Amino acid sequence: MKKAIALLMGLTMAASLTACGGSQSTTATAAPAAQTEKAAEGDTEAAKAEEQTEAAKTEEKKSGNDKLVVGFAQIGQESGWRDAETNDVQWYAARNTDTIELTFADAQQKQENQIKAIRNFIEMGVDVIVFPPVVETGWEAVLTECQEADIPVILVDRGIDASAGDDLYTTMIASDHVWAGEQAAIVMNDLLEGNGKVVELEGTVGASAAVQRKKGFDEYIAANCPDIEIVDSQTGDFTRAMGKEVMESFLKTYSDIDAVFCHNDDMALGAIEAIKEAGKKPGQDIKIIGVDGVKGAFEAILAGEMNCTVECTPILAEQIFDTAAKLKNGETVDKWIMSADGVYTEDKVTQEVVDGRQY
Ligand code: GYE
Repeated sequence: MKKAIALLMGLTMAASLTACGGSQSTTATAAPAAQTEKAAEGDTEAAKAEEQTEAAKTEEKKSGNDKLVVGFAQIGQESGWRDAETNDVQWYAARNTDTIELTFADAQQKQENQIKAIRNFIEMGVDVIVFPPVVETGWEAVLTECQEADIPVILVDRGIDASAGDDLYTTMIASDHVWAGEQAAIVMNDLLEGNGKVVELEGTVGASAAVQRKKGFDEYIAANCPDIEIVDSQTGDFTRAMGKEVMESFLKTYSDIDAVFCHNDDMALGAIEAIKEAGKKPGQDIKIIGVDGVKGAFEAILAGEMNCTVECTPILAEQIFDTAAKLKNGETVDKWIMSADGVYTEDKVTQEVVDGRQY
């Protein structure tokens, strides 16, 4: 039911995106250039007039709406985690239509589509723009346009390359991915009793969630586990299908894999299938650690086929809309609103825990 409503909303919102994008574009013309003998003065006046026209344009473009108007440019649907985040955002907005107007776009895993959606939101004059950057780099131009339009930007669940400067966005609501990688390494060390060969399934190339989880994991292992070797590390693009495919190729190349660290649970679930098809026991012959904490991973842990998941909550809607409301009111918020996540090893996962999971 919830899914059906979310889907319906997605469609309605996609339709409203097209409609609004077209209908709200402004037609105000630039001030004419001054051509008097007092050229210099004229120029100043023209510049002033242009400034005023620009200000009027921005005002005109602003939602002019008592509701909180939010544009959300989602990455796509690569994982169960991503679907959970989308459902939460759409569900929350649907329950609060008296105060919130959400325009949702699905970029189908493409940065160029996210950029297009953001430009549409600017054109519509939304109050706040929210998006998880699919990769860390390449946002300077569009984020500068948001700044020029005076629209606050909330990054969610992933960050952008620090060298781009953190004044390009207003705040980030996300987990600490370096921490997640370190926690996975600590559990890995326990599971292998300090000795073994590990392969790593990385997330989307260039995504902060992948870069930072790898950093946290690899650096902890290098510094603290001299007898654990990471024999290979390749991207599975955060999807179950690629997780399975890459694990299959690892299993063909290396006969002595003791464990796999997966940057998300979907890839871990794919790896479980590959390990079973290779005639080995997942969770026993080959230890498996994932990140996210999706229900499928909890079920696999309960079934003894996976050993740990490091949580990364996708239930961010309430924080997103509360923060957006504050920004609309001109309040300042922390630069990084960090999620509180847990580490779930086998001893912590019971049927009750699985049943109580929200996603
Ligand atoms: O871990 C993964 C997803 O950016 C935190 O993206 C997010 C990650 C999440 O697709 O499953």
